[in-house]
Amino acid sequence: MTAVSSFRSTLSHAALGALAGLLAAFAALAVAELVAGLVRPPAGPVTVVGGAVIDRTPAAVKDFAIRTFGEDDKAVLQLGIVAVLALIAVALGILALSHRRAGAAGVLLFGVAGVVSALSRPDSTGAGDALPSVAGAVAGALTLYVLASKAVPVPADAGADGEGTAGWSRRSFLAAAGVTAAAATSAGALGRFFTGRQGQGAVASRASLILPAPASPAPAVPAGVQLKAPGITAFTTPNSDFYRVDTALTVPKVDAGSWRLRIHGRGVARPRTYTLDQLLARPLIERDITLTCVSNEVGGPYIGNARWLGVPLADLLKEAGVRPPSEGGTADQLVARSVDGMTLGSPVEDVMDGRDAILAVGMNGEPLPFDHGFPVRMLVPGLYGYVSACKWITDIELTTFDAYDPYWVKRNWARRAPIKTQARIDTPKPFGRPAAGTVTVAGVAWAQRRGITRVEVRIDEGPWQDADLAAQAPLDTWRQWSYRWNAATGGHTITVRATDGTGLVQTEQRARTIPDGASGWHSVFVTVP
Ligand SMILES: Nc1nc2c(c(=O)[nH]1)N[C@H]1C(S)=C(S)[C@@H](COP(=O)(O)O)O[C@H]1N2
Ligand SMILES: [Mo]
Repeated sequence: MTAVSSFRSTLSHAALGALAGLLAAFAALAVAELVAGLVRPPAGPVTVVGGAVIDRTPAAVKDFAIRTFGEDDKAVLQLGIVAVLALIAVALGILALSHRRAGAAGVLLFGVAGVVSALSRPDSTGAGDALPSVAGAVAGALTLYVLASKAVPVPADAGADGEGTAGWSRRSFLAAAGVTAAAATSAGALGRFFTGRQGQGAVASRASLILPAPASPAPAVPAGVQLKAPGITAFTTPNSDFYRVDTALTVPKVDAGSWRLRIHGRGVARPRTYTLDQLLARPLIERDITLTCVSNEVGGPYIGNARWLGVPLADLLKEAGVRPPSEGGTADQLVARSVDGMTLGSPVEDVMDGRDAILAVGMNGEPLPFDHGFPVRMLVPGLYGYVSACKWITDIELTTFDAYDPYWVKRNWARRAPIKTQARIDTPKPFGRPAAGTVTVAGVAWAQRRGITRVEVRIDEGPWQDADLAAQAPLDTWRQWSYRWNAATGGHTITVRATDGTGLVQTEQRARTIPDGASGWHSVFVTVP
């Protein structure tokens, strides 16, 4: 036997080990998904490990992920987890060729990681959440043990006889591998099927939900809120285009029939639990409100405006006996909790000061989409989403800012976060090449609760010039603006700034999104050819 052929046989043997490892990992994940599908889909291993990673990611990294991958951030994370898993599976598979027990034990260790992640998630419902990871790990360990025992190396002194034995053993390995792959594929598919079926009740409950007419319809939006400039944002963001920011790797599918909302805590004289029908039987209000994410960079996309339908939250709180701090109430923080364990804290004073804080059931004329919080979410005009806009809400607890830090505050974001005045250029696009002559520069500006009274545009280092403002819809919505620019050939920087209803000019001071929202002027560089 030459050195080269011995090297080759070692290599092909290692390839069998790698294949065994990958198949074991595949079997582990498939069995875990099957068990999760039967027990509780959100307890699937990739979901719980991904969720645990999200929970532990430093705010700066999370902000980077949102900025870089946008709404694909979760897909990137899941892909990353699977890629890391595959690498480790290959290593364990090769290890198992010489140390079968150690390889199998390595797979079991991954089960432990899955169990720890599952139980640490804020929405963990108890020991049952460990089941998918345990079952997957056992299946994976057994698979690796059996496959490794069949991956017999080609004997170094293989004569005619030896070749025969090696060929036979390789066939037996490949047969076992094929059976494993087929079984795992079926288990995975079955798991997906059960997961899908569990969501069907929720889907049906949404499909059959008929939204009542509002007792208080949205004030008419003036005809002039929508400018005609090409490339400008729509005044009302369609649900399908509305940005989505949350920590949910699987979107909660809540059945409206079994959904409950509990209101309790400090200063709640009459704690209550509501069904959806009870909420829908109350007088509903309909309002146009622009929602903004604190992770929105200057000029960024994480803002949207919709027509929301819902129950005035302050009325429910008053009925429960809650008083705002300014009237002697003992609770200054309202903590909203979602079915997936997210917590968001809002100032009780803001929720009860007369603004249209609502428990929304409708978005642009239809029941809330699952992505946006079906069946009920909270909204408080003027506050960033992470301190107000709890999706899939199920619990409202009155407490104090001293006593409790919600999810994002534990991760170094500010306790209180009113939306900062901002203006954004939507057209022309960055590095665009508009033709010389009249160019329409246009965009949106927002200062929810305060309104926008002025927008100014500056070309290069020139003087600030007033932009034309679209009609002002309610104060809680963004406002469009446009400016006719006589563009000369060359490279130009267009900068915009807004003034809000209190007379304050938007600050030039650049701030990062952490801890309480980005600030600074948006500018766009274009080349006029
Ligand atoms: N349950 C839950 N609610 C949540 C969040 C979340 O992660 N989980 N994210 C909040 C944040 S940071 C924002 S900006 C808004 C975004 O709402 P949208 O996805 O409907 O645009 O939801 C808020 N409500
Ligand atoms: Mo957000």
